[in-house]
Amino acid sequence: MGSKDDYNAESIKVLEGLEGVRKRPAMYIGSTGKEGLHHLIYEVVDNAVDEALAGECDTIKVTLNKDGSVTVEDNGRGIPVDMHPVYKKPAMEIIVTKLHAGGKFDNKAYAVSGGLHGVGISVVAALSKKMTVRVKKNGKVYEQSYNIGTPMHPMKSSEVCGVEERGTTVTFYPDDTIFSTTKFEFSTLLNRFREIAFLNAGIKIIFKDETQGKKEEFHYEGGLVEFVKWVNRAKEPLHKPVYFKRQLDGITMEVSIQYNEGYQENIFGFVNTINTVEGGTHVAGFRTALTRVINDYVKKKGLLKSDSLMGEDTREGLTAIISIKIPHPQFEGQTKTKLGNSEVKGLVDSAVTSALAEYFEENPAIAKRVCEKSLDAAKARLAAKKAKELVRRKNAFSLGGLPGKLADCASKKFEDTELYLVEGESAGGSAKQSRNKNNQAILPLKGKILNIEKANVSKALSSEEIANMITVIGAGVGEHFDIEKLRYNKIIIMTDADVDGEHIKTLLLTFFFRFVPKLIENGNIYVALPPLFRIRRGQKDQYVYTEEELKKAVDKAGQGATVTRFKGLGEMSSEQLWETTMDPETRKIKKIYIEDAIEADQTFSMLMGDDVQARKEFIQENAKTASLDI
Ligand code: 1YM
Repeated sequence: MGSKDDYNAESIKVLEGLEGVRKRPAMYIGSTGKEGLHHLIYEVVDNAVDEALAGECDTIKVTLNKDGSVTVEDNGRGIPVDMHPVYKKPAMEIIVTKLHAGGKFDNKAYAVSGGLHGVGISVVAALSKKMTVRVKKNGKVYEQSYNIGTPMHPMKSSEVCGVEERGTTVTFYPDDTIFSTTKFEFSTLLNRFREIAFLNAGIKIIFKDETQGKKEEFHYEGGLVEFVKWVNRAKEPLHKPVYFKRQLDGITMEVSIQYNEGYQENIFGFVNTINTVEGGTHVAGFRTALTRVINDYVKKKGLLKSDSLMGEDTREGLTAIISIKIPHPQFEGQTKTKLGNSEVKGLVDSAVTSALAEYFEENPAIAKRVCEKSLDAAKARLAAKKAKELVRRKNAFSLGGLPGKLADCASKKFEDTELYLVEGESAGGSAKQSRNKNNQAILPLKGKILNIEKANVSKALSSEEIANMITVIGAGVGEHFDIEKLRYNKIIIMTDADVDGEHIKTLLLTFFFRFVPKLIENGNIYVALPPLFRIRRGQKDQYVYTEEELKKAVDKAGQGATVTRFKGLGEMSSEQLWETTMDPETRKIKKIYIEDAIEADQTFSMLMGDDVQARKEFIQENAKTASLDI
């Protein structure tokens, strides 16, 4: 293999060292499938990232070449090339051909970037048909190529370059006798490089795929702050990201958090830039600290008197990145992506506790918003628990059957099914007559479900009407919600356009928002928009939805029109109800988005709150406008 005799002799020794890698590649790179293949690139890139973290380089280029090889290039100091005093070989050769090159060259105290297995470039060389390492430094280009880890020739330095030029370029051809596939996936690499760029602020990564003519560049001066913003890019953030960095006992901890209007918890942990999908002690420490700081704050500010917020309450709508750099990580778990170092939990806990408490003191407006979000979550949790108990109790008594007043539909085709929640027994009766029995179900709700002005949320939930509704919808509430069990595709709220109707609509939307927000996010909730007036000209009927529309319509037609005002749904004949509110061809329905529900929730809170004057004004205002469009 070597081009010279003495290299042949050396090659045998080298092969002995790297033979283990070729015999049991999975031990070193995880697998010989797609993941392992991609791992080769990450190992080389990690070396370049370490050089960047040492403050010696700022740009890393990765290229998928047309001939199936991969090139990784950095503008750092260049892998050392000086003679090793004992081996009498250039450092480059020792680094590439010896597993965990030790001694003089193993002084990478700051090398904490990635590498799930952290095995280094020699493993990549051993698993490549060919690898070439080129180093530019001191105005010279040093180069050596290797075949499955053994040098093909002594390191040469025949070329020259500008003295200011420096860096390392590694090109390798994965060995197709080892890997089940040698095809790299652009998107997998792209995501990983984006992540690396987020986690190492300031590094520029230029990624090119020459086989497809694609190029992407990642460079984030803001690091984790930009990472959090990126994760929340399609969400509505509640505040600007919180960020802090602390160093304790040789461990660097960086955290950025930002809450959004949603309910999902998104905590991403990284250890030495590895995504610890299974969590571990760093994430545990963060959670403990978050729960403590928020609890302390709400208690101190008198926002919560008894009870405590639970951890889950403080994580609703939370996006957080916890990135730690640690010299000797211990990875555990099924996929070795769980941090095991027990000392880390306490360190992260105390760092986050002090940094976040300080941040809250300095940014009371943000602290308030975050605490309100957690308090809302706690309220919802308690009410959902009540509702669940109620449904359980109810099921125990009613043998789990559907309520008798439900007029169910026949269709088994989920997409077509609709449930009308109808205000009032009489409108419910008309709706039952008008509906298309095949796909439209009707559940009448008592005219006034409850006196909203006096009841609170959990009381609202203990109403039999609401319990019936939960049973009929079928998907449960709160943490027991299961969308797979949903019985209807569209759930349509149909109430009168008066104050009571508005109240019931507000209550129902608040219910959906707090206990089954997924139904809203999933686009299952609608409100029906029944017309307010009928204008009859001879045999022809026109339905209008607002007073303004009526005015316009009557001005244009002029004389000879009879106008009927519908006071409530119950006043319509079943034909009219079908035509105006239930026939998919002619009806008007409005899909409810989370913003609509939030508005309802706020209105509801206001109606329930202590501000009697505000409530009075709202009701008076609504009494006037209830006849207008909603
Ligand atoms: C495209 C891959 O490997 N770059 C790279 C590697 C090293 C250095 C610079 C480097 C490190 C140090 C001193 C040091 C490596 N050095 C070693 C060893 N890019 C790529 N760039 N001088 C240069 O850490 O002290 C191994 S890799 F062993 F010398 F430390």
